[in-house]
Amino acid sequence: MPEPRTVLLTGAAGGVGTRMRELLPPYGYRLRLLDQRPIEDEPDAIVADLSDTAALREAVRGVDAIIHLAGISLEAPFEKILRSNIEGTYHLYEAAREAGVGRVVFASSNHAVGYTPRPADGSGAVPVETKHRPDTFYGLSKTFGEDLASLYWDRHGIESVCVRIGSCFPQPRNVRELSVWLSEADCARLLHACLTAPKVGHTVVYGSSANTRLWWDLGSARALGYDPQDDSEQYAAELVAEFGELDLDNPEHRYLGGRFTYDPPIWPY
Ligand code: NAI
Ligand code: 15L
Repeated sequence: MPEPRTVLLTGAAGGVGTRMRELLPPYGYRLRLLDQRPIEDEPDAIVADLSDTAALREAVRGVDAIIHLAGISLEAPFEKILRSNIEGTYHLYEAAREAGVGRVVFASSNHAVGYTPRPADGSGAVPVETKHRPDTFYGLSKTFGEDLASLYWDRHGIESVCVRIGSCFPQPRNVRELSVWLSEADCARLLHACLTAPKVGHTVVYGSSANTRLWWDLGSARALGYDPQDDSEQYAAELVAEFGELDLDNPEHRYLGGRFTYDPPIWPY
């Protein structure tokens, strides 16, 4: 596949999308933006809901690849998750199929496997093949997205990389995030690798930086050419002083999904 130049970025108004709008163009991408919310200073951005199949067909026309970030990013009632994340992702893959788009990078989440016990010290990293153990309806929608990507590869030859993002924020906010943090710069590096790796078929990767306290295996991401440059350890002393070390008796630290396994943050809209 030639290096993609024009890439549809869904969810472009969101936290990750906003940073990727700044960080991806220097890699050589021309981004077409889509979100249900308008974006300040981006008059050409497509303002559309993922249920608007006509708008999606128009949005994917002529693009080389899609980065699919749009969707509810926290827990919500099942009906809302169904509409935005499950049906919405299906509509986007259908539009991609009709337009012959060759590759999709799907923002999955650690919450697809959120009930996986986090590795105790010395027990090794969680493999990407670990079974789906969603911790919320939100996490369930990400398992659906991963399997939808698998179906569209096997049946229609559309390649996908499903990125189980850990916590992509400017810096880790608690001791759990020391293990799962994805710096914004590494996020751009990873997305670039997902877009340019010669053959990906249906690939699942974890999305995090090269954290000293990493809980999972970055092997499948590195195999795409991802070479993370950041490590959350620089924030460790301050966070451990504030919150204490990881503690398996603390429910927030027992499973990969942290708080989502017992008191998930709720989507506010
Ligand atoms: P966000 O909530 O800041 O952004 C999501 C964007 O999607 C919003 O701008 C929203 O308007 C848009 N959106 C939601 N439903 C839509 C619909 N039906 N039609 C069109 N647009 C819609 O989320 P964030 O943090 O930027 O995450 C981006 C993606 O990465 C999400 O899919 C999220 O689930 C995933 N992810 C993010 C992580 C993180 O640490 N930020 C961790 C794991 C996964
Ligand atoms: C996610 O999937 C959420 O979208 C994000 O807001 C964070 O909560 C992240 O997981 C996390 O696990 O920290």
